[in-house]
Amino acid sequence: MVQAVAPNLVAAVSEARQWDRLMEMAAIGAIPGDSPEDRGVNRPCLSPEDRQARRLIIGWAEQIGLAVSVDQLGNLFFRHEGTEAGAAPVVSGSHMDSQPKGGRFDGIYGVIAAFEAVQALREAGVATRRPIEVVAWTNEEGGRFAPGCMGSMAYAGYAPPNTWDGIRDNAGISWADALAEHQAAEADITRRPLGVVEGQTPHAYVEAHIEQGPVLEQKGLDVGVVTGIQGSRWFSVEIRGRSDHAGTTPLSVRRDAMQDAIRAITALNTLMRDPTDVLRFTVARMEVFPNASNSVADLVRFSIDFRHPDNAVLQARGNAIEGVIQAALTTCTATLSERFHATPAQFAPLVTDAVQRAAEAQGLGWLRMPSGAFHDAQFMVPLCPTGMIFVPCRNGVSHNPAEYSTAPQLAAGTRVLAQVLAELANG
Ligand code: HGY
Ligand code: MN
Ligand code: MN
Ligand code: MN
Repeated sequence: MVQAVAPNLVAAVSEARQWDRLMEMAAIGAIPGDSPEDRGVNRPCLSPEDRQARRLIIGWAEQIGLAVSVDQLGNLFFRHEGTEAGAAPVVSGSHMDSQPKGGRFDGIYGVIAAFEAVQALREAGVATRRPIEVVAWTNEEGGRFAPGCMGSMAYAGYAPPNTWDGIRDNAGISWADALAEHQAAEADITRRPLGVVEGQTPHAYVEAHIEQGPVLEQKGLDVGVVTGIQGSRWFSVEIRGRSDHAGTTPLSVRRDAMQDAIRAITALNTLMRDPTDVLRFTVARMEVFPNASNSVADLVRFSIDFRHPDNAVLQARGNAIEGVIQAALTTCTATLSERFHATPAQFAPLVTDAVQRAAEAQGLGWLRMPSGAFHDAQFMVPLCPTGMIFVPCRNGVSHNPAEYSTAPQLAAGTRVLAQVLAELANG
């Protein structure tokens, strides 16, 4: 059925409208890049910039008659009704929050693409048996409040909604307070229960996203048929020593938290290096106290982002981290807490095959490939058949203002998404 309508559906996807919307969004929380054309965004979750961006897409949704609702975690939904009352919905979307020095496409492309695909369906007059819900998940990045994917984890029942209430951002604001302020600012938006609504577990979930890696561009291909996502574990480590005078305290009596943190991170390099010489962890967040040049550090807090496609390795190596850190210490003590744990996810043939068929039907070059980045889709896998569509990004760069995909590349992904949504919503 979809093959018959696909040509006018595909033609109804507007490359220009999508690009203009992405650029209008990119102006919200805009930050400069290293060169004039590389402009990024800083749009932390639950920030005024986040709310401004949400109001913009809510306005677009109201213009085309989509029903707008929000749940207690701030997940934002735009619903297109199907012809069959009570049919389980197809859900598609991504996230609107960004990294502190993020790009103009990570996350927001998947929300705008799903929106554009639904608008194209309506303009092409393609009826769908099932409703389609466009979703913007809360706090996928975990930049302001760690961990990421809070909205999709709570929606999918992976974690209770109050799990993160006590988490604080760098300004000391708690997640609970920031969420309450956000909910007050959006009190005019229709509320919906968290998670599955009226017993209707989604029929399928599809997320379009930039690849955030170099493979599609290097191979000159248009579409990634994403097969799954590697596992991720986040840890927070605290190394505690004693603050002392930098000029008078002999090394023999120091308990220097910075020196032991360096030893611990160096030791992790050994544990976290694959035989293929792939280094599987990143330390990118560090706080030093008292943070004075002439006082020996008495506390160093740092993050560990560890990822691996093999769950056995993800568990074994992740569980070995604490022992490696403890063994590396000389004069300090260390405590480690796990903040995020996402096991490797495999996507469903119902979705991956539909993505491949749509790419082939539209004459696009495609590649089946895993995702190195985590996504909200990871937490939808246990709930319903799930899959993703990747589009190329320049030099594979992401989480950087230089992140870039062209309007035609983004539109090609959206045309595939539109065809996949039409097929799933009539399946
Ligand atoms: O960190 C990630 O993998 C995602 O891009 N937030
Ligand atoms: Mn993302
Ligand atoms: Mn990201
Ligand atoms: Mn993501």
